[in-house]
This record gives sequence, structure tokens and C-alpha cells, in this order.
Amino acid sequence: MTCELTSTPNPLLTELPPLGMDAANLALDFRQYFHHTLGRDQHGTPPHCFYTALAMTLRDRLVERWKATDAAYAASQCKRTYYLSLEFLMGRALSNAMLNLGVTDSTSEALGKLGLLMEEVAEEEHDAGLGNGGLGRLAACFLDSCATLQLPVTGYGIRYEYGMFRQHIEDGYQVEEPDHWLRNGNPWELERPEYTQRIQFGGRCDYYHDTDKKMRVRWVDSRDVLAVPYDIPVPGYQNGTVNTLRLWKAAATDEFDLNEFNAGSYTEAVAAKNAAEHISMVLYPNDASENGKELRLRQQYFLASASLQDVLFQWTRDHGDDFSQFSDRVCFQLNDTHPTCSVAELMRLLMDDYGLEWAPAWRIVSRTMAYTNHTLLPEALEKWPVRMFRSLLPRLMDIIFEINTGFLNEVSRRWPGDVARRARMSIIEEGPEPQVRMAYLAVVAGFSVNGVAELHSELLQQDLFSDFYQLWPHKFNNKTNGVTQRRWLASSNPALSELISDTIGEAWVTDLQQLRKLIPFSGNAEFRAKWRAVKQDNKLRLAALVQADCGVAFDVDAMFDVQVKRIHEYKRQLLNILHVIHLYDRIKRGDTADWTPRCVLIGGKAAPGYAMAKSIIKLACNVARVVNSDPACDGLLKMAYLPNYRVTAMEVVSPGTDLSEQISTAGKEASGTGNMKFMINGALTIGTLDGANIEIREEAGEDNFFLFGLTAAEVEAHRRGYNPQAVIAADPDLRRVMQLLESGHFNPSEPGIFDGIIRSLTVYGDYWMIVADFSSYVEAQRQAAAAFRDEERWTRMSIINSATSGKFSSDRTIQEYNSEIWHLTPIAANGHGKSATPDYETRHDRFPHPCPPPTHPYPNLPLEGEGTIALPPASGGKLEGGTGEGDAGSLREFQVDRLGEGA
Ligand code: 26Q
Repeated sequence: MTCELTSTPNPLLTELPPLGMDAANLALDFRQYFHHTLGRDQHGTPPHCFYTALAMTLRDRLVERWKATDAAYAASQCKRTYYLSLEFLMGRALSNAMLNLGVTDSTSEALGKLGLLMEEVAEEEHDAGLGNGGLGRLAACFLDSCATLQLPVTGYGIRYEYGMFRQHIEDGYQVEEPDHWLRNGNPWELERPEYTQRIQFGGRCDYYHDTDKKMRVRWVDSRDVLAVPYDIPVPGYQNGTVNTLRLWKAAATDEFDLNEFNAGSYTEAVAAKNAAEHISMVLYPNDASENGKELRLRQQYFLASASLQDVLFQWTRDHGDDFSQFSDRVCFQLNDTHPTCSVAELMRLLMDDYGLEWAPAWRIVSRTMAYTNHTLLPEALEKWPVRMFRSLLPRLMDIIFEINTGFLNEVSRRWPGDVARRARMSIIEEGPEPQVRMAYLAVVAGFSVNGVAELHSELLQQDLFSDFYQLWPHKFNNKTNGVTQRRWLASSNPALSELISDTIGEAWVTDLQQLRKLIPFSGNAEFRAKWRAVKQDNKLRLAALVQADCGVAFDVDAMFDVQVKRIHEYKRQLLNILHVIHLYDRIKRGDTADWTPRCVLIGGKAAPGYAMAKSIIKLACNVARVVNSDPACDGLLKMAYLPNYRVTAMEVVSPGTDLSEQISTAGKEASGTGNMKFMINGALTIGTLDGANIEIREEAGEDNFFLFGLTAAEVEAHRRGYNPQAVIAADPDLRRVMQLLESGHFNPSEPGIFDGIIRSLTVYGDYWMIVADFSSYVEAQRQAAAAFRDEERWTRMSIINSATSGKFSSDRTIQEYNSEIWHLTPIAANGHGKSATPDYETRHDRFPHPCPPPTHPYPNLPLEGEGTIALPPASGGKLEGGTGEGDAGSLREFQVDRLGEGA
């Protein structure tokens, strides 16, 4: 039961005076929380209490704006997007909240008065590591951009009790440890038990005729689980907007206990409760699908069903059971296939719970679902055995068969008699163990299918989804990824941010293309000196981290050469390690003329079951040990393996990096987003023509990028008749590297442990083309080293990289999602929660490319002669502004002149 406080003016509901944003008010609230809420004093206070008191102080300010934002969205009846994702890799929230509220300085002052150091308090926060890597962090960057653009977008995910495991390195081996990130509580979340949903599993379908003699379906005899929402505020940048990330926790139903209890078994009742709560217990730590794990399918359906029921609950509260406007007002963005159960679940809810017929339900589903693909790797494409699917989700399985029947009929109409094509395109893969192909389900149902970089989207159309592209070319589009500059520059690199703002103003914080204004300053020696000084400071910070976590001393005058990302064969950390061995070999042979001292840092987690990835970690650690303990390498080469790489580590790593390693086999990395974080912070990239690297190089100019390796097309062509052993034999550098490896030089007391790696490069045919790309990589590394020795040249290139990184803001990405897929109108949360900066109502002037009012919600979708679709009310002047005034377009020509100068 909920309380309805609707009677006569009730003082409980009248608005409170706005909370003060100055140091005095913040300090007062902090003390209040410290003493009264947390009940602490001078004796033995655990350090996390200081953090909690501060988080609560800031959260109050967020909640003010949160409620105002909710009210503004409700009042405008605007269209909304729901971003469905099994992962949200949020990292820490504290400094982001301060930045976006505009209270970083006043908070620091307040804490200072209380004898506390902000940096120390902030260190107490655990990362919210509810994601594996790129896909999860992308979701977090997108939420930040949506709030900053004042778009009504809600994230839906799972509140995992245990996020991404913590990684230790013991004797060079990865050791996983559970990440109990909620141990000290989570001050940012708000439990909302009043919006609990019920989720069904198992049981069977009961087909019956209703009172109108219509055939209906009931899902009966199911084992149910409750989904309890926890809301997390997502603040926009100093604009009064706070959006919501709603995370679901699994809980047992009451009758769960009761049934078992009545059967006389208390312990079984508790065990059953446990089983229910397992669903949200742990994030799967694989960033390629772990096929066939039933618990993972449970998680996926749990998220889909809870979120859709929640959306439909809100819809019917506002519109009754009139769904005629639903697809004009609602969009679901599926973050990869993981939430694709949503397609069938929305059909089920509309038909079985709300009484719609198949055709109108399908019309709604196929106009509201949009799908983003994040991988081309065949092993990462999700498939579920029909048998498992049917026993866990019987009603959904029936619906998927029905969708497939309708779809295959369409295929037959388009390609009569083409049986092979029907089998190829079927959502159900036939075979001894038939499987549901989740990506095909998403493509069939979605009105939009996008890849995450130009090359990737192109390959989706030409390769993975080519049959579907022929059938429905209008569905396919590209949305090149981006990252939020608020976290990845403003917050994580304060010194560079200050230098940039002092030089070109602060507008880059919400309009990253403004960085182009830095291009002319690359020619200014004084500015270059300042840029270098900032980089040196950031390298000191990174060196301190490496010293603390790896026990290796990095010299800040050396080139910091960094590769941090998940460990995967296709990302080719092995190629990087082979290059280090090559440098070591050169040192040992005395080939050190014109040497550039280098510190190589590798970091990242391996999926616990991925043996080859774990061997690669071990090899990196062993090579590091040999290099670092050989006096011949002193002052020339150092190497370290950074344990437990995560969002918070990247906040120190990217500002302190000189050279960013983006060296995947061409055609395999969908986009990459680490590459963008490094570029924004002024690192130069050594990379292949893969993912977003291609676009990074286009923006920076080819002279400011160290390119090597086969292209995606060449990789495929190369496979025919490729003989890596012949290539090794013909390359003396690589031959010596392989000899060192094979001789056991890096594993004298652990014979044979790298045989798997060696064989993968030789007798198993080098699938990832490491041998094929080796010499070209070494040459690009030589060029990078030579460029680094000329510090003025390197600084110029560094500035140009940062200055031309504007495209890689997630603000741009989200503007594109919005103008081409979602068609949302920005809504300002005016007049409610006050912002620290008074000008937030006109903040849209900051965006150079406002979303135009939609002319047609789905510009590419042919309508079936049913007239135009009603649009949400246009937003007055809100869409105006940013016509290019103050934009840096004219600097492009300047750049063309300057690029290459001195290069
Ligand atoms: C699926 C089923 C069962 C268990 C696990 C999974 C699973 C989980 C995570 C599959 C894939 C992922 C994550 C994929 C990922 O992070 N992909 C990356 O997405 C980035 C954002 O678009 C891209 O930049 C990267 O290129 C891409 O590898």
C-alpha cells in the first residue's frame, strides 16, 4: 500500500527552500550527517563515514533537481527513451556529482574547514563496476551526455551485488577476488519498493478462450521472482537536470517462503529464497558471450521484463489502456543483444496483459525497439538453446516462433524458393540442438540497427547482416562511439582542463569541438611549454600509481607507452609484448644508437575461463621481470603490468600517457573507446585501421598518427596461403624474438608455460595476424620513438590530437542517436532545483548542433499508407541556437595548413 497525500494544502508537500551551495552550507550539512545520521564522533570513525557524509550532502542537492526534472518531464508529456543494458560501468560518482553541481571548489573549502582533504575522502568510494569494459562504460558515458543535453532518457539495468571481480597478480598470474562494492552501503541509491515488479520463470502456457470467444494465453505454474528498483541520480552538467538510472535487485516472493514452509521444510524455503536472489548476485565477467549459462538468460529476462512492466505501468497510469500513441512516445535502445528478450516480452505484455491483438502489438514493438551491435566476432554472437529457452520462458519461446514464421514468410515473398536463404536468415538456427539467434531477433524487430564506428557499421551491412541489409537497408545506420569529456578531461585531468580553459574558454565542457581553437596554439612555443609541464605532472601521478601498484619505478622523462583494456587475442597485447622483447633484444645486442627511453605499461582483466588471455598476462609479467631486473635496460626500458584496471585507474592512466596502443587485428575491434580517452588527453596513437582508429586518424591527420598493419580487407585476403613460420624465418628481428621466447628465457623455472602462445603464432596459423603485422608495427614504433625525441614536434602533435578530438564526445554521439533514432525534445528542468550556475536555462546555446524537430519519427521506415504519425509538442525556442557562431569551423583550413608542419 502507498500513501496518497492529496488532500488540502499539506505542509508536508510544500516546496522546501533551496539548499545552499556555498562552503558554509555544505559544511553544516556534512556535520549534520556525520553526527546525527551516521552517529560518529572523534573516536575511531571508519574513513568511509567521511565519504558517506559528503555523498549524502551532495545527494540532497541532486534530489532537489531530480524531482524538478521528473516534474518537468511529466508536465511536458514528452517522448522518452529507455536505454536497456546488462551493464553500466559508472565508476565513482562523487567528483562527477561535484563537477556537475558546480560545487567542486566550495566542497573542497568546506572539507578544508573541517580538517579533511577532499582527495582523501574521495578515495574511499568504491567503483560501481557493473560492467566488463567498453560496452558498459559506453552506457555510462551516454547517460552523462543525455542528462547534459537534457534529454528524457532513463537507464535500466541490474543492481549486481558483486560487480566486475578485483584482479590481483600473484607470481604473474591473475587471481580473481569478488567485488563486494556495496559493503559500506551505497549513498547514491534510493530504494523504490513501491515500484516492485513480479517476474515469471518456468511453468507453461495455458491457451483459453475469453468471454468474447477470443483465444488468449496465460502463463501459469511459474516460479516467480520480485524485481525491486533502486534509483541512481544521473546529473547533467550544471543545467538543473538529473536523470535516472534504475537498477533492479532480485528478491523472493512471500509465497516462495510460504509454499515451502507449508510443505514443512524451513531450510528449503530459505534455499529457494536464496535461489531467487541469485539472479542479481553477480555480473558475468565475460566480454564475449558465455554461451548456454541459464542464470545469464535469467538475468537478461529479469531486466527486460521488470523494465518493460515498469514502462507500461507508467504509461497506463498516464494514458489508461490507450496504446495508440505509444510508439510515438516511447523508444527502447537495446545495448547489444543482451536485453533482446524485450522484443518478445513486450509482445507478451501487450497481448496477454493488455489485450492487444498480434498485429497492433507487433506494430508497437517494431516501431519502438532499436538495436546497437558491438561486435563482429562470431563467437560473441548470442545464441540460446531452444530447449533451455522454452523451459525457462515458455511463453516467450512461442512468441519468438510466431515472429519467425511471419518473418520467414516475408523472406519467401522477397526471395521465392530461396530455401538456403530462409535457413540462413531464420531466427532459429536448425541443427541437433536448435538455437535462438538473438541478433537476428533484434534485427527483425528493430526499426534501427546500428554499429559503433564507420568501418564496423559497414562490415555489419556487408558481412554479418548482409541478407538483412538487402531486405531492409533503411534500418541500418552508424553511430560512432564517444566518451564524456566531463569525466575524461574536466574531472580526471584538472591541470590540462585549466590550461585549455585559460586559453580558449570553458565552452569545450559542453561543446568539445571548441578544442579546435587550440590548433593555432600548437605553433606557440610558450603554450607548448605549458602543455608539456602539465603532461609531466600527469606522468608523475601515473608513475606514482605504477610504483604503488606494481613496484616499478617509471622515469617521467621516458616515453609512457600504454595499453589498457580487456585482455583478448584480437586486441593483440601479445604483439605489444613481442615488441618489448624486440627492444630488449636490441639493448642486449648493443643496438641502442638514437634510443628513446620507454616505459611500457599493460593492464586489463582476463575473463576467468579464458586460458590464452591468462597466459598473455603471465607472459607480460615475466617479460617485465626480466627487463626490469637487467641492469642493461636501466634508463632505456621498463615494463609493468598494472593490476585491477578499472574506470578509476583510467582516470590517472589516460592523462599520463604519451603513446596509446590501439593495435587490434583490423576488422575485429568494433570501435574502441579507450583510444578516444587517450586522444582527448593529448596522447598520440599507434594503431591499425580498425574501429574508431580510422576516424581518429582522419580527425588528427595522418601525420599525427602512427599507422601500421594490414587493413580489414587485407587480413581476410591474407588468410589464403598464409604461412607465419615462413614470415618468421625471413625476419631476423622476429626470429630472435621467437628464439628468446622458445629458449625459455622468460620462464627459466617454469618450462613450457608459454608453449600455447608460441604454437598459436606458428603451427596454429597465427589467426590474429601478429606475425604478419610485426615488422610494420616495429617500424611504426621506430617512428614514434623518433618523434618523441623531438620534444617540440611531439608536443605539437599532442596538442593537435587533443584539439581535433571533438568528434569523440559522447555528446555528439547522443545528438546523432537523438536526431536519427530517438527524436526526443530536450526538456529543461526550469524553475525547480537551482543550479550553481545561473544560466542553465539558456544552456542549449552551448550546443552547436541542436536536435531538429523531427519531420518524421522514422525517416527511413516506409509507412503502410496510414498518414503521418503524431509528433510530441515542439519545444518552443529550445531547439534554436548554436548556429555556428563561435564554432571553430574556420580553423579547419588553418589546421590543413599547419598539419604536417614540422612533421
Ligand atoms: C554475453 C552473453 C553472456 C555473457 C556475457 C556476454 C557479454 C558481455 C559483455 C558479451 C559482450 C560484452 C561486452 C562487449 C563489449 O564491451 N564490446 C565493446 O563495446 C565497445 C562499445 O561499443 C566497443 O568500443 C568495443 O570495440 C567492443 O569490443
